[in-house]
Amino acid sequence: MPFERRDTNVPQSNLWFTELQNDNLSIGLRVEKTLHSEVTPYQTLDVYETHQYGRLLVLDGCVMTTDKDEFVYHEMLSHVPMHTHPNPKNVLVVGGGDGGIIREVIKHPSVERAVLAEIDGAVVEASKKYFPQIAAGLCDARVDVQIVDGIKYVEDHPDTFDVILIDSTDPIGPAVGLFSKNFYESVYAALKSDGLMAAQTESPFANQELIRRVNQDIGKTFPITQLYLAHIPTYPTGMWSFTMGSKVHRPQDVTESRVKNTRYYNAQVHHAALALPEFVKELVQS
Ligand code: AG3
Repeated sequence: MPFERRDTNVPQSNLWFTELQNDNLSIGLRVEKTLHSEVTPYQTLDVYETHQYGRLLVLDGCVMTTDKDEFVYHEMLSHVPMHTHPNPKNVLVVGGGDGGIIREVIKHPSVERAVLAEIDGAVVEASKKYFPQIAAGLCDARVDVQIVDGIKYVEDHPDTFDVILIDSTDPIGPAVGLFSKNFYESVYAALKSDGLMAAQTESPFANQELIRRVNQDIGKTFPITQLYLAHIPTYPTGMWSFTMGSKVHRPQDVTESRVKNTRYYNAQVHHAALALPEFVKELVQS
């Protein structure tokens, strides 16, 4: 979509959503309208209509997703690990209350059951109301939506899942525990003997220490660890990382895509995403 220059004759609203990414950096989207604002028991939740990216979901002041670029994140956090497993039947999504990851997971015909373990029911409700295309999969018969603490859910389900996907917010507030070594160990235990996991692991430009630590922790827990990348325009710095931990299967061994209706993912992108720039390689070498 072309990014049009502003026509100075058209009156513009001067309302902007700004995510302060750190003390020196922010991303701003001009807001057409505020659609929803609430304080849930876990976080603040806002939905805006923006000019550039359509609807925008914000938790605790951070961009979660927008109508126009959500496909990149949701396809890449799901299809890279889902294709790495030869036959994923039971899948768990931790977090991800908007339903975008679930929507992608159930595109895989092998999937018999997909559980969403989301701590904040308000995210699920807001997504159903304001992001119906993202939430669409939540009503599928194979999907089991649980409003629970994902950490506890994982601990309570040993040896159950083929794939576990961690669609968390940033490692502050309710999501801190989802970036801990203890959690990766319980994810390992909740996976079957050839299971694998993937988590969103922030920006290699902005969160280097986190990426280093997470890769070490997943590396100590799983025999195979792989960081991979995608371009997400509305996330801090636009360059985003995901980290996979696998017991047996290697992401390098994927030969073809099993899903046809994607807008970002394909087998070439799968392999390209595994190729790391030198400064990112340096973060994952322990
Ligand atoms: N999960 C949040 C990714 C982190 C974005 N961070 C930020 N904007 N500071 C997105 C949920 C989408 N299902």
